Amino acid sequence: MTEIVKTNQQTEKLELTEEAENFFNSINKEKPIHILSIIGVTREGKSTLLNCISSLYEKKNSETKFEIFGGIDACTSGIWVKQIELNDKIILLIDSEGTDKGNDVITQKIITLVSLLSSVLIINFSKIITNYTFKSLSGIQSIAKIIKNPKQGNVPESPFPNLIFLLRDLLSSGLTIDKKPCNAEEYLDYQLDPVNHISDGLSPIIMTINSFYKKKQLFAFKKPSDNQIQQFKNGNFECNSDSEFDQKTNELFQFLENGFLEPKLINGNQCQGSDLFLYLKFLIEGINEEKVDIPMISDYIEQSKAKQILKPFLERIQQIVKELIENLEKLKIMKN
Ligand SMILES: Nc1nc2c(ncn2[C@@H]2O[C@H](COP(=O)(O)OP(=O)(O)O)[C@@H](O)[C@H]2O)c(=O)[nH]1
Ligand SMILES: [Mg+2]
Repeated sequence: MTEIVKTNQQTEKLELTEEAENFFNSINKEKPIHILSIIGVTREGKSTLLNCISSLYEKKNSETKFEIFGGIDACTSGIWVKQIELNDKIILLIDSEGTDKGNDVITQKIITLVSLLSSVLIINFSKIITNYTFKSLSGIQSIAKIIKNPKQGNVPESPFPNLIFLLRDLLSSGLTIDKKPCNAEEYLDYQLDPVNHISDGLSPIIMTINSFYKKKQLFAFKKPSDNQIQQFKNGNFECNSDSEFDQKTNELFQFLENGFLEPKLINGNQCQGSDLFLYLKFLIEGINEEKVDIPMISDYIEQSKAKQILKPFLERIQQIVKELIENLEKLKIMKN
């Protein structure tokens, strides 16, 4: 387990740790890297889920040493990563501090960073999708503030991840729309339709989510039994019982393995650990500055070893921001 980013509550900045460079540079250069991250409120089972997923990967590769995210009762702070090396690929699991932990500025920065770093982002929340669930993703809108003067460019593969909404402790009444029962797909479609969010004012955030994130999926988990929660506390994350929680965890794992968890691409290219490190450094600098404008980012890119990789990537972000602004215009027209 390696801490790659720390949060500084005083300066409200993200800081790269000393371990980060070594960690990324020592990743096997021959294998594609897949990055799975989780965000959400503290103490809603984020670290537990990563430990369960990790334990399922470990079953595929008995040589991997099992380290535990979060420890016992420890609250995660900053951003932590665990590497799992399989025969044909590297999986990086990323755990992040609770979105209710630091102040809003730090939370938004973490969510923006983790989003841009991942191939799949899990947003973890309890019971039902609330306004807070979406508001916590609005950190993505800070990208729109970072990148000024969006202009058209070549459009390589999007740097944004696929998104999983993970609903924990599903109520016995299950998923409903207007009090009528529905399945996961209908529920998510309804929630991601901006028209259904005009009254709560969340439409712009929903549109941002729709245009930034790629594929989206919802999983609803039942609450684990008290016995199973005790097992988690004892550090046992094996999901091999026939409990509904374990069945769902296995289903999620299979879904990731069947192609939802893709290799991380930068500018449509598979990257090595050293590219990822430069990319991370670039993202942290940009996100910390908030007001960074294009000339400054361009200067950084000119100096960077990863110049060729980062330049088209920046153009892609500009393109996405342009699409976002167009969507917002459409929404204004719709409202009138
Ligand atoms: N109700 C409930 N508790 C859970 C679940 N998964 C884990 N827990 C327990 O909730 C507590 C917090 O879990 P943890 O994974 O550390 O949460 P995190 O702060 O979001 O990373 C621990 O005592 C877990 O055993 C779940 O799905 N439902
Ligand atoms: Mg945790």
